[in-house]
Amino acid sequence: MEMTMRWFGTGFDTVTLRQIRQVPGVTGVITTLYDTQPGQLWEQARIRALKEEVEASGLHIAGIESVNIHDDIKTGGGRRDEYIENYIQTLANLGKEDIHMVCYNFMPVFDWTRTELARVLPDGSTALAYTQEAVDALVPEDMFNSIAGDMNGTVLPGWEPERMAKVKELFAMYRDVDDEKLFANLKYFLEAIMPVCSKYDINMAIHPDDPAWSVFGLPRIITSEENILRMMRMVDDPHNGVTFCSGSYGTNLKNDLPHMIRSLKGRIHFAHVRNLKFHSPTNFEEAPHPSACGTFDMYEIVKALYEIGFTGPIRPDHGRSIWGEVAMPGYGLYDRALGATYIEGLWEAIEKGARRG
Ligand code: DNO
Repeated sequence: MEMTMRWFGTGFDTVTLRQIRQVPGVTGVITTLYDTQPGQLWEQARIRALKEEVEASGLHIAGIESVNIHDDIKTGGGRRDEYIENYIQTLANLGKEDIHMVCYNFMPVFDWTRTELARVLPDGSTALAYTQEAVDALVPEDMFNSIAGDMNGTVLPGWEPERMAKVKELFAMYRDVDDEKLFANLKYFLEAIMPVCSKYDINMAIHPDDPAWSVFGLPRIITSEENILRMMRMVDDPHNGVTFCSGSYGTNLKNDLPHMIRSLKGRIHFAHVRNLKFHSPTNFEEAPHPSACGTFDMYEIVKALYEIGFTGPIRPDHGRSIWGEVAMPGYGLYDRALGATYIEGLWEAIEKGARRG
């Protein structure tokens, strides 16, 4: 594995490349052109400029999170072929710049969904949290405003105000889209992009739906072992792979995370490793990374990744806000840095333990 951290780009992130470079063991960043819109073509010159900026800091781009998918592709709308064409060209441009991993999601309307961005924990830190009760009490149009006050002046990934202003329109686009149709549209998209992925050796890594169940009655398909294996078989190409995100699949306590990792051997191209703490099956917060702080056995999760021979980028996922840091919720420096070194410690112990038999 390679330890990485997510970085949103100069002007968007409160954390600098220089700071990331000083986190022990981190050699790469996972980044994006944060000001592009879904469906837009990424120009090679802009990708190169981003790459040069990252490399000047002594790091490298280990992958992109995300190249977002236009809703016409997800719904099978009238302009989908045009947007797929742009996506193909974007992948080619990334490939030409020697970037070989792309994380994306196929979630309708809302990307990851939290109902609190600053739940106060007993130690005084704050964390992102979710309760189904809070979602059930809202209409979708109010979802964005219910959390906007806690974004610390940043734009959360998937919660761009331009998109959120169109929530009603977006819901209308999905009126006739159920799980089966979403699967079919995903297949159509993947089949169209596999040739360019093979040509440039680009590993596509779909991010799970978070939470791993339907919100506001929208279809959600990347939620369980059964569904993700269906997706792998549906387009059976090693470039059609997954982002294994423990915090997202883990929202559904029925998901056996180490078992899922083992069943996805060879198809995990990227790993997000984080812990959750549950108060009930539908009320959880994003806990500090160590096992002792949450519900998951992080040792078993990292061990499963080690045992399947995972070699891709791994990143600590959302962190709490600690030590007075004001940052994009979930994406401050300090708690993620603690997460990175913790995961590195687990990995080293597992690796050396295995070698010494
Ligand atoms: C949240 C992230 C997601 C993820 C996208 C991938 O912090 O994990 O927004 O990046 O779903 O496209």
